[in-house]
Formats: sequence, C-alpha cells, structure tokens
Amino acid sequence: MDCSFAEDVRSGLTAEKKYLLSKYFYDDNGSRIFQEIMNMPEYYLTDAEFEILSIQAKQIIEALDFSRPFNIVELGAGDGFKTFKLLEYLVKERIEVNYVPIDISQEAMDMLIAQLKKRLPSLNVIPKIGDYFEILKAFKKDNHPSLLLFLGANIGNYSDKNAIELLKLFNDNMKKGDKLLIGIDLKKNPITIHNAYLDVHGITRRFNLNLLLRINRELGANFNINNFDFYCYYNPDNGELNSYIVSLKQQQVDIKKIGLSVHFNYNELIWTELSKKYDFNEINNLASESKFSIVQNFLDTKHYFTDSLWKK
Ligand code: AVI
Repeated sequence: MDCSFAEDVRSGLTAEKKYLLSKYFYDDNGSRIFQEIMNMPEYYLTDAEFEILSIQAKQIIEALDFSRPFNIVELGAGDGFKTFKLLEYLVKERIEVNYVPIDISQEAMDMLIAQLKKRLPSLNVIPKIGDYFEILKAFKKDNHPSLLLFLGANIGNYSDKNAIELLKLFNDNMKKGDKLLIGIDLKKNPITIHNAYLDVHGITRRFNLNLLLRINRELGANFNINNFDFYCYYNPDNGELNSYIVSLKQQQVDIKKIGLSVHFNYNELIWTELSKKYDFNEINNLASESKFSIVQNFLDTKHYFTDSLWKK
C-alpha cells in the first residue's frame, strides 16, 4: 500500500471541505483516460502546444542562444508526443543535444524510448526515472547548458504559492544561463475553457471518478460511482477552473485499509483540481517571483496557449 496515498486520502476526506489531490489521477487507468482527454478536439491545449512546438521549433532553438552540445531535460515527459517535433527539428538540423526525459512511469518511458529509437535513431537519449530534483541536481554540475521543459500546462495545477515554490526549486537546481520552457494556458473565451473541461463526451467526468475507483482498488473502499457525479466551473475573473466530485445522495463510504468511514451529505463536493489560466501580467509575476527573466513568449495562432521561455 502506498502510504502517502493513504494518508493524503485520509486528510482530504476528513477535512471540513473535502478534497482529493489531482496528482493521484494518474494511475495506469487514469493515465489512459488522460490520453483520451488530450485527444478530444475540445481539449484545445494539446493542439495549441503541438502547433507552437511544430511551427516555431527553429525560433525557440535560436532564442536559447546556447553553445553546443546542450541538454534538453524534460520534466514529466509522458509519451513525448509534443516534444517530438522539437527533437525532430534538432535531428534534421544536426544540432547536437542530449535529450533527458524524466518520468515516474517506467511504462511510459519504455514506450517513449521505443518510439524515439524508431523515429529519431540518431538522437542521444538519456532516460531517467525518478525524482525531478535529484536528477536536476546532476545537471547543475554538467558543463553544458541545459534547457528544462515543463510543458502541458502542468503549472496550472498548482496554487499560486505552490507554483512559485516549485519554480524556485527549478531555479535553485539550474546553472546561471540555463533556460526553462514552460507551457502555460492563457485566459480566453470562458466558453472555450468550459467546453474543454465539462466535456460533452463525459471523459473528464470518467477521469475524476476514476480517482474513487482507485481508492476502491488500492485502499479497499466501497465507493459506488453511480452515486457521484462531476462538476467544474471556470471563473474568468481569476482564471481558476476548479473541478469537483459531487455526492448525489447522503451516503457513507468505508475505506477498509485505513479504517475510515466517510459520511457524504446530499450534494456535498469533493474538490479535486485547479486548472489555472493565466494572463501575461500574471506570467511576468510568476517569473520574477521565482527569479527568472522572460526571454520570449511563443504563442499558437489562436493565442490560446504560450510556451514561455525563461532564463536563470
Ligand atoms: C495535466 N493538466 C495540465 C490537465 C489540466 O488541464 O489541468 C489535467 C486535466 N484535468 C482535466 N482535464 C485535464
């Protein structure tokens, strides 16, 4: 049993306002559902970032202004789908790099390596499984400059305070002159954002309810997911999209392995995730609070998303 999962579930479901941490969405099943989300046309984030990295690869690499060879260290590489276009450009131009994908999932990493071997056989890949910061520390001592990739709007899942803390940690583990390319979802027509999350296919609903199934599987609970639903709403004033699981009736759920019985009121909410959307003022603040300077923002043609290049 994963103790931190058990402890975090206990803390979240005994809090006055119940919550579950979104990092636990990603068991094997959840990761598969997340792939489905990324393939939905309504989830514009994937296409927007893919477009930026496909069409502006040359401009991004030029803006690095790095001596060669250099390292590209990707935090949470996943299936590497978005990064592929950037790597393809480097190989095509014979620009010498070490690509260092970092992920916690061995399964995802094996797939990524197999794909890269097949499609970009000359690329130098140094895969790493494990903790971001331990691995980053090693690159601080490396003689070559490094570009860190933190793509996919992952920063949006952190509160302001936690986002700054995380970015400061990145900064602490970088050398002077190293750069960070960070994917950030922008404020836009609220309807577009709403449709990407409260999707008509019910995939995001399944993604959230899978968290209850995970608690059933791993902690011996008896959640009946027919008694729960999903809701989220976007607040255009602060750019926060908050997601919730809703209890459809008054009910009790037993979580055997942690000896906990949880009572849910009719329509009680469990908060599951923040997906924050930013404007450029907020991006400037985020960068300066975490001691980076912004080199350039690379936008998609619809201006839905930015891959923002920062320098230490
Ligand atoms: C991983 N993260 C950036 C996604 C997001 O958009 O916040 C997770 C997600 N949640 C619902 N749909 C996608």
